[in-house]
Amino acid sequence: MKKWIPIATGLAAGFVAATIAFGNFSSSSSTQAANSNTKSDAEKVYVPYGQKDEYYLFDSGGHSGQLFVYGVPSMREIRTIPVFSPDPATGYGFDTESKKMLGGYTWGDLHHPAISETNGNYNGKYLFATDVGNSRAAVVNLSTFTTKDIINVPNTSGPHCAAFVTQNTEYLFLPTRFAVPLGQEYQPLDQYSTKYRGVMSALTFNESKEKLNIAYQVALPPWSYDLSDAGKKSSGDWAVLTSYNTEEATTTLEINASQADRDYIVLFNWKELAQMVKDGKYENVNGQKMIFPEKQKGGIYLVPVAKSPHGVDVTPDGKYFIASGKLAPMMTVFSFEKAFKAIENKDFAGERNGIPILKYKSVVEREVNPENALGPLHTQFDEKGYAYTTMFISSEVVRWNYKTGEVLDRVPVQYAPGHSVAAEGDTASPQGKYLVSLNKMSKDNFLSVGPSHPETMQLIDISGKKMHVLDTVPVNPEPHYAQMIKADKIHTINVYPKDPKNPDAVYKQTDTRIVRNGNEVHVYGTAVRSRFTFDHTAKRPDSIEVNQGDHVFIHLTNIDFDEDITHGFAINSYNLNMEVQPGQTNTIDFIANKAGTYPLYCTNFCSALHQEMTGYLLVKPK
Ligand code: CUK
Ligand code: CUA
Repeated sequence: MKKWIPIATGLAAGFVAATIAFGNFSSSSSTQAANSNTKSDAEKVYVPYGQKDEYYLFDSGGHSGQLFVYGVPSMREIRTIPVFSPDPATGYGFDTESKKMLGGYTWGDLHHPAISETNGNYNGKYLFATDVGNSRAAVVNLSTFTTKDIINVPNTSGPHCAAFVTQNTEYLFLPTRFAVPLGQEYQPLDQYSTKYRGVMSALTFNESKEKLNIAYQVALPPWSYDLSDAGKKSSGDWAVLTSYNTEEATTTLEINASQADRDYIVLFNWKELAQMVKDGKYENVNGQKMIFPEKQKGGIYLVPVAKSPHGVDVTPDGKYFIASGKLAPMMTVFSFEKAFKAIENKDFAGERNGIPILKYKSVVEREVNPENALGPLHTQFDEKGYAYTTMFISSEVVRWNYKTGEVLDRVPVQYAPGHSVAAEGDTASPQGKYLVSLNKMSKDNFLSVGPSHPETMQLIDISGKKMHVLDTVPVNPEPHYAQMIKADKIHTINVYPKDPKNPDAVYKQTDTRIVRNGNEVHVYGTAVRSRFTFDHTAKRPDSIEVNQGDHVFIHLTNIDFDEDITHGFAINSYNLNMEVQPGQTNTIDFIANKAGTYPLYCTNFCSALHQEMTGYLLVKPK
């Protein structure tokens, strides 16, 4: 493999570009201009100070449990959004609300972010994600870039794929990676085929309440389910997911899970399943409505696919779904129309666990075998009708025409790409232009930081005839998948609006107070440049005195209604820290079990008097 050398000469060129572009603030078309062929790679990725990137990349943080937000093409990280793990930088997981949302978990494994959609296109409002590590689902509000709800998903273990909302965000589907007995009760592994299940969950989102809800579940056979995608347009009522370990092996010792020549794509009609639930065709399992396909027939079909498939992706026109077998180096294009016809004619090849199997031949459109390409995983799309498939083993991205099967171009990436993501590349209207390859390894691309090296993202220009790697950046573990959205679809708020109905909020210093109720102490305080006020009538309004053993609630409102004036609130030696953004009210609660004197202070540098923004928590011994 030829090593691609990261813009060694580009750095100098970037400097020149910086100098030139500085006088050029008014040029709104600079990004477009930067894509012209006369520019160097450095100029193509350079976004001058004060200008915004054209796209934003919401990148999964894998087992960090977080999301990373990058600008494209600059590839600058502009934000970390904590989702499934606590984050001291923002106090996420420390304040009362987010601590409750995390439910005691201190990590998560976020693989697949999915932006909410309208008519098959990103609407920029919300982002959904699942936690493979601890079986949860979350929703992030993109007007504040904050996590709003997390739910535990019972009866399932390792919901892998939420890259998967239906075209108007009616449902979010969570197929599971690990099969477990229902309710995760104890069952010997010898009972795997009879007692274990790979449960898929259908979630709905209530936008006005910002709450996730489990609508129903499906007890699929005890296989592992993987990447999934929802249909579009004519296939809009349908969705597909891949399965592996259809051998139902219970040990990887002999690689039992990859013996069969074929695994299956699960093809299902989510409207039909929803109707079945409406008609009472389900059983109650641990409080969830569970469809058992062997008893409640209909709506679900199996399509044979090259073995150990990883990804399955629906084309932007909604006509085809493309699956790639990790161990059979081939992309297979299947036709929805053919599948619908086979279902109509009941042209089945048999069944597994009561689910009809369609004949491979009657659904396949074509097989595509790029020469020496190994380990095809995931596919993205552009506006020209081209598909882009990552090759994990041969470390490249292959561009091909899914309507003709013609392989058009290949570009090496360093190294071992999992997913790639193109600009709105999984929607009904992909934009082309950029593709980011999310690589598992960097090897010698950066300074060695010891035996374990960073993962990387590589920005690829896909606007021209030849794909071209523009930039390589190191990234925190672990980029699985991402969503790349046009910047102008993101509409954030500047400050939190006043909420007169919030009983915890205090908008005037003269309303600050400390209320004692038995051994519960409620502090209603304000933060403003640059002091805390907890009780304006007290001799020292910026200190709090409680008794050892009190349950203390500190409700703090940031009354700086000014963009970017964020205050922090930390209590020394009490392991407590939260953030109040402009206009926001936030609560932290704790048992004051340690007597003593504890300074409290603002953790966000908010003004020239930030260092002075302090006070004391005095805990009187019993
Ligand atoms: S998985 Cu990681 S490379 Cu979780 Cu989408 Cu395929
Ligand atoms: Cu408020 Cu620093």
